[in-house]
Amino acid sequence: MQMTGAEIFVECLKREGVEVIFGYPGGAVLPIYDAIFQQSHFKHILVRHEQAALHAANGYARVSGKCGVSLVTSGPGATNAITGLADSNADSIPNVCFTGQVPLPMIGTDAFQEADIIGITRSATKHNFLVKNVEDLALTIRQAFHIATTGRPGSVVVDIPKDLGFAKCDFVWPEKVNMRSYQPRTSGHAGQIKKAIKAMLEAKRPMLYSGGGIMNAQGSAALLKTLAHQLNAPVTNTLMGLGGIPFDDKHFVGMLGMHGTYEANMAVSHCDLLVSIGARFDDRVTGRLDAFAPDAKIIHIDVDPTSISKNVDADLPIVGDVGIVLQQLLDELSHQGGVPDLEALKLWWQQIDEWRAKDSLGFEQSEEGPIKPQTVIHKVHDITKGNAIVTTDVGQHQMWAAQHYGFKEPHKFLTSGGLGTMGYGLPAAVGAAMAAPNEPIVVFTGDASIQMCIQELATAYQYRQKIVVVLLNNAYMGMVRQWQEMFHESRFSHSYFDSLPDFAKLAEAYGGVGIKVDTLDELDKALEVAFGSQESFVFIDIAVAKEENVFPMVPAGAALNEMVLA
Ligand SMILES: Cc1ncc(C[n+]2csc(CCOP(=O)(O)OP(=O)(O)O)c2C)c(N)n1
Repeated sequence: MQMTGAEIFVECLKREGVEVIFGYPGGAVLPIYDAIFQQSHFKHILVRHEQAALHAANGYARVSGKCGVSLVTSGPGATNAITGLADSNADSIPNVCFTGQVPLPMIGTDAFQEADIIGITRSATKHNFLVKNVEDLALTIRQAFHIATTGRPGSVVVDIPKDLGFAKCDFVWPEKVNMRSYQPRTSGHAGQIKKAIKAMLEAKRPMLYSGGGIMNAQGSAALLKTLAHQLNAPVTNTLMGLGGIPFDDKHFVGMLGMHGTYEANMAVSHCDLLVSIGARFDDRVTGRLDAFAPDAKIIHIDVDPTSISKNVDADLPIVGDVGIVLQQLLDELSHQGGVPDLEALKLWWQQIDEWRAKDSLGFEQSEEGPIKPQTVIHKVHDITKGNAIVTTDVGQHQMWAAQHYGFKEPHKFLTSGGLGTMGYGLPAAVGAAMAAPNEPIVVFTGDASIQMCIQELATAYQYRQKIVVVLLNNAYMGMVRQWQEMFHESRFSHSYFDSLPDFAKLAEAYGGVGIKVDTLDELDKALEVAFGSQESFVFIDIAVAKEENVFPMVPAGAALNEMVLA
């Protein structure tokens, strides 16, 4: 049956099981928008900026476990999407972005709204395609979803010239995708699995270190917990891995890295076996590389072979899907029937408990105020019973959310880990609300970050999404101020805002509820209103202690055991 390229686009998305796409129209994608108007298979969410479309698709993907999808126009539409593409790619989130392109005969003529999206996005995506023939469109879309969602997930661009939207051909749906050059490995090598279990049983001071890979492989969080319990081994998570094991599990020692807990960083510094599970030894995690886990044998499990031994040499590499490899490890453990070295582990846990006793995340809140940002996060945890989907922007508030919210499950903490993108939080919440409209959704943000994508309040209002925005307002770019204080002798160069909008009024202008908070009493009332509200969104602008710093902290370039406690 003959179809236009635009109709093929709709048919392919339907067959891929797409339920929602985030987008913004323009000349080059008008044929596709026309086809979207005439269909009812998937919803289109109209955002207010293309960057937000990509972040929303990312948030949707992380909560739903499906692929994020967005559609933007050529030229500025596509260049606006670059940050979101790079963000998803850095955090291994499956995200397919369709970009319009000028008509084929005009490519290379400096046509109106022409940009070389293939060239520009090459290093910001896992892969990209320029479709040159309408006959190739269905197969390309199929390949794009396949590449985005398998192996180490990432972002994929499909650039579609405008004339292909009108061109016609027979529709052929490729049932299978087979790309000879792209064959991600899923299960770990049996010999390596055996060796890994042997090493785990022999270890005197083992440590499991898990990252975002636990989120991507469905069901793997439960396997991680089982493995930790069977080995009686401590577990630490990266920022991306938070929720991979419940925060109150006794085997969990907190996040590691620059703002990780004292016990996690000391344990990594003193372990004799470090098992990395779907994590990539980011510099924010390792600190000074030559002092990282100096006594440890390193087992590195990752679906992406190019990540292994990239930053830290692995003694035992295992390439495979984290969920499948964890199951293989558990099977091998029960097959070998071995027990870990209980005597050694007892001493190891005693040592860890000593480090824990430092209470490195402790803080003091005086009754008169000012409100400490950590207090706000604890209160939000309590009122949401730790069950909210939490998104953040980037800065101090992000680290406090990671340290203090207490995540019980995977897929609840949405933050920009790899790229560190301010402006991520609100649009990611818009995407999350599409995936989980009945769950509480909270954005922790800062006065600088929120201004980067604040226009998405309009999107939240248009779709009547129940989102609570919690602004920890210190009038500073707090994290920048903290670094200036610590490493630039308090020369606060351009990190203070002399002018901020009245955020509560702004929120009202966008259609939601805006509340200003200065005291602890007001905070309690505001949270009650916000979480009891049926209104679209509630925006709470909270004046917090202006010069509070995030501790503990490993200064950049220092070793993990050189952390500053307060
Ligand atoms: C798009 C972007 N620009 C700049 C930065 C650098 N940066 C990191 S944190 C930060 C300050 C964030 O301030 P705010 O949002 O107010 O949060 P706070 O640290 O005060 O909690 C800046 C500018 C960034 N991460 N992303």
